[in-house]
Amino acid sequence: MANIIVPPGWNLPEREATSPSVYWNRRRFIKGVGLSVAALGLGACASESRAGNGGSATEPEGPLDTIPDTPTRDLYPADRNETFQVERPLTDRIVAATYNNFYEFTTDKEAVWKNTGPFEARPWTVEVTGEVERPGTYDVAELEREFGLEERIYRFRCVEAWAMTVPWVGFPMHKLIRKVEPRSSARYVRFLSFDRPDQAVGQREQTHYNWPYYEGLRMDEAMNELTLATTGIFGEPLPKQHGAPIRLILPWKYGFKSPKSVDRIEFIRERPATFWSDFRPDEYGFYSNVNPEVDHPRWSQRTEEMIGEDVRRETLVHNGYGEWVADLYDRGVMSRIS
Ligand SMILES: Nc1nc2c(c(=O)[nH]1)N[C@H]1C(S)=C(S)[C@@H](COP(=O)(O)O)O[C@H]1N2
Ligand SMILES: [Mo]
Repeated sequence: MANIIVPPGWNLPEREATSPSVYWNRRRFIKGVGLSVAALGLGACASESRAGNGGSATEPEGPLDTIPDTPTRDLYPADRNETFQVERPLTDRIVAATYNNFYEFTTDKEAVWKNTGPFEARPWTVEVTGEVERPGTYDVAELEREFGLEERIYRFRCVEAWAMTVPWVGFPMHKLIRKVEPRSSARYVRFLSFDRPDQAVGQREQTHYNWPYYEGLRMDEAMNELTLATTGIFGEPLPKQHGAPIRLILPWKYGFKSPKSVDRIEFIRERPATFWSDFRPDEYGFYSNVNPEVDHPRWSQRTEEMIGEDVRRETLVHNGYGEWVADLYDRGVMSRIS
């Protein structure tokens, strides 16, 4: 065993005592030393495997080490659907992968990816229940293969007034909905994210939230051409922090209407409650369409800040997607954040 001189204290598990970014930088440094020793053949240090599999007890070293292995790897990159273009520069990939809202892991946006190591994001199944002819358990890799994948560049807007422009990969949600044959009684669709406190530290420790994360759409919103069952970003399968292996993207709504890592879809008769509208009914409602005219109590919605760029832009009604979705809504819906 080669001698590695580690300064005192650097090899202690001091996660509690140190700020997360300092902790992770040290951790990365120590692992780097271990790997170079192994590469030189000097030591018996087993090189730790990276977190690029379904799940791993080890922490990811970088924000793209969190892409899980999948037998559908050959489907990426997918052909771009040129219908969906955005006249704005793409957001930097690493910026997008290191600035995430995914409260199951932490509320610290820049630390989400670092906490995803134990999360087993593939293989993965989605359970479909409720008012459908073909309820059942559907394997995400099989759905990707069956429907095929396409790339779409969309605007994305969070209610906290930050925004990005990214190429998502996936299939239109209406393909899955048609496959499971909803009955006419199915008027709403409810989506649930995973419930795995053992794999997600934020879910384990933030018990004041009503886990698992749950969202809902009206049937016509779920069936809209824009609604993308999303399995990838930037030409690769989704990294865990973006909601691997499957999440929704509805580019005309605030980001919280796009649940991540969905493992249950319910077709129901009545409008469902949602995670955020239950938590703060005064701040969040059901529809949550992007609208510059209606401010959130804590964030003006007039403008948006593009992450990774030093630019603010005017907010667009329906986030610029009015031609696709405006006829879904009457004025009452658009007059509240709900
Ligand atoms: N399960 C789950 N889905 C979620 C969230 C979350 O905390 N948990 N955050 C939402 C919010 S507020 C936003 S803005 C987007 C962020 O997606 P991104 O990190 O891929 O940019 O995910 C949404 N989906
Ligand atoms: Mo958000």
